Amino acid sequence: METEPVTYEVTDGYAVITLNRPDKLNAFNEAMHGALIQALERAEQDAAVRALLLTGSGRGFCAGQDLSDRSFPTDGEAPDLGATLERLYNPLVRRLRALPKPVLCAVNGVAAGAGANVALACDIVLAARSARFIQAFCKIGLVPDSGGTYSLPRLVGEARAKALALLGTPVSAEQAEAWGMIWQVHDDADLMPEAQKLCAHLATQPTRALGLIKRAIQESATNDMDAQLDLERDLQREAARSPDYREGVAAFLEKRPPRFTGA
Ligand code: T3D
Repeated sequence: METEPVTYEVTDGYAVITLNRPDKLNAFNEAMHGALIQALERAEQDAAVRALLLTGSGRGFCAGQDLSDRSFPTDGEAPDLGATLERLYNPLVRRLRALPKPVLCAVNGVAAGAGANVALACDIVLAARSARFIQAFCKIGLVPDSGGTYSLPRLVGEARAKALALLGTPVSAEQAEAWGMIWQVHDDADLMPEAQKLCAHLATQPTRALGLIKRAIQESATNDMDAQLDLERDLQREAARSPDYREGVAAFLEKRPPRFTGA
């Protein structure tokens, strides 16, 4: 029986999406791309899912593109990798960013190439102490993709981003946390329990507001202060129309914990 390239499970109000090609360190092939996009769509559409947890099976998170699908004769025509970015990687990163629910990534092991940048496209990134982030592209004559040239300089600054991309030097999980590239590092055994705890918490929170917060922070990367103030005005207006806002204020005034429904 063929194993599913991605597994999907809903528990405690959140979806766990696991990249599942452990023998290849969960490298991306077409099947895994297709299954991952499907899983993200499913989680987005299911109102009972109020947060997502992306992780990998086995000892790695994701080693980027499956290079065994990329061998071509030295005198053969080069593959059109612009087309694969357009068709597979770019829609994936766009979907993660546009998803109106929080996406937590638990980087359980090495994250290389597109694997590293897909992790960085998630909203909250936790990593196991043994994990490494590698901008492996330069080692095979490619350019960082999956949003890496956007997210890395913003997360760690241009000097570090350039050195990481030009040298392909692995970044330890601890270094990634110290640089602000990720949220937290945890001992390997604690990673999943911590990730599950955070997702279970997120799944009880005002989901619509969390989606708007995510959008506001993302859009700030390209807005000036005036545009951002306008955006905050519009999103606040929208948030205030949600039943969860009413519930939040009522709970505060009644000195009781809020019961958010995600509406
Ligand atoms: O092509 C396009 O469509 C454009 C998009 C490109 C996006 C990209 O991601 S390009 C970058 C591709 N990724 C890489 O270049 C990383 C290649 N992998 C590595 O450098 C290393 O495997 C790691 C640093 C990630 C981990 O090293 P290590 O020593 O922990 O493990 P390993 O022994 O190298 O790998 C374990 C197995 O996974 C091994 O298979 P084997 O020998 O046990 O049968 C290895 O071949 C396989 N594997 C790892 N990465 C890939 C892979 N197989 C296919 N593709 C991979 N990317």
